[in-house]
Amino acid sequence: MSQLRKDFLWGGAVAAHQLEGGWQAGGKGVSVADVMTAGANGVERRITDGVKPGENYPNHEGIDFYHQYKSDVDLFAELGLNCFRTSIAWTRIYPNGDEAEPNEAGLKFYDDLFDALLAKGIQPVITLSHFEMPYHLVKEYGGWRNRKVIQFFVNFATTVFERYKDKVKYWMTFNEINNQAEYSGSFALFTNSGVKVAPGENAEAVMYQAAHYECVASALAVQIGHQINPDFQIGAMIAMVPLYPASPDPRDVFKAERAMQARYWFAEVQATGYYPAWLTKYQENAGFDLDITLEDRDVLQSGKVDYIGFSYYMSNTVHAKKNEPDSFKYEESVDQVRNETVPISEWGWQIDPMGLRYAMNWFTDCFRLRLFIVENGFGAVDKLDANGHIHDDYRISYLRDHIEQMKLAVAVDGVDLMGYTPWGFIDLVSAGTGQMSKRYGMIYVDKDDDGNGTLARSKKDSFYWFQHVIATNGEDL
Ligand code: BGP
Repeated sequence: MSQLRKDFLWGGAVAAHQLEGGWQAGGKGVSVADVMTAGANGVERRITDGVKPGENYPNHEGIDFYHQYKSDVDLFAELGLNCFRTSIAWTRIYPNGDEAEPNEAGLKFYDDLFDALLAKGIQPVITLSHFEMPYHLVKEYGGWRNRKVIQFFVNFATTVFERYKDKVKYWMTFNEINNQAEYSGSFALFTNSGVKVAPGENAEAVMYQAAHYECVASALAVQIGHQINPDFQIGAMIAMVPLYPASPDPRDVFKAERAMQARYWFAEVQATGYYPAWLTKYQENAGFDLDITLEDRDVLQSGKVDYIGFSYYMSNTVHAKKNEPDSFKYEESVDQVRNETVPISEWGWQIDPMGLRYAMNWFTDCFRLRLFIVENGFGAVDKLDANGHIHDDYRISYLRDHIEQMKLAVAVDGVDLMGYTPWGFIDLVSAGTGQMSKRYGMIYVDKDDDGNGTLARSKKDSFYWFQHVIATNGEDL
């Protein structure tokens, strides 16, 4: 049975800050990713106040894609990709974020990259903001908590839409915009929104404000993008982690429902232009003083996304507390429980291929939009054999199981799916750990957590496997 569209987009996904390096090349400014240290065994990444001497900042070099992109694109072509998902580093185009004029050297870099891709029949798929806003906007404006940042983002989006309107058709606004629903730690709020929460401040209210401005900025970008080129397809990008009830206890079932709402209202706003009723009520009951104007609501209505892009790595399971308050408010760190029916990765991520089918159905039922799986993959420590090869059968089996479920969602459930771009198909810096050793790649990059290595690229077993999958349009796994 032929299951996937003939023009299915088979690609690989990366983000500028995780592979480009060249953090000061061509006049690039400092981004939030540039001020985050590498984690070490058991020690989390730290956010530093600007770039400090003596710290290890893994994103500064990445895998040096900035200088090596031409030979990398040759490898991507050999793999058989017909699309390549990356982001445009905002700080290459507007180094501080608030300049009046863009930086020509930065624009030229992406012209050259896109030309190299297109020459090989590979379409760029571009995320406008992937955890890399200019650090200057954090220092001077407080990141996305400030309404002024909307205009800076719109300037950036307009500049790149105009410049690449004949080279790029598929866009996404904010990577995993909903990650900040987990606002209690500093990481998600900082990487997504450049927001630092002051002691005594209500992090939840700050998150809702920042996220609202991002949704408005996203809607404005969609509107402007469609004016610049009506053929543009501009999507949301949602981190999808389905949340299952731990038991048939109605309280657990309602908790799971509430948890899904708390994580995925972002998709609703971007896809329908409306805030869900529960959220407006919740914000009102909580007494949050949010700047959400009638004009903003009109903007949200006139800039709905064309498709839902999403990442999928795992599912999670939640249960209700003993004395659950009436709100059944979801608190990720307390409400999650281990789902014993599925295995976990070395990093504790639950491996659940069927959750991908569940997620595809859920999105389709809610929004009736086309879907694009723009991240999926297996982070693992790879070991070289005596000949320097990597036999990553564990990665192949993860990807195979997920693609099988993806095909069922299309062929059996009728989901409209545009494409599939596995994450980090070339090894790169992990966003969560800042380390190289958590690898997702089909292409190995010789570099360790301390920055040692030749940066040489080589093919893992998964490279040849995925090459065949693409060549058969997913028929032969
Ligand atoms: C997503 C991000 C990516 C990527 C991936 C894997 O959340 O969009 O940037 O890094 O997860 O996460 P990690 O690198 O932490 O394993």
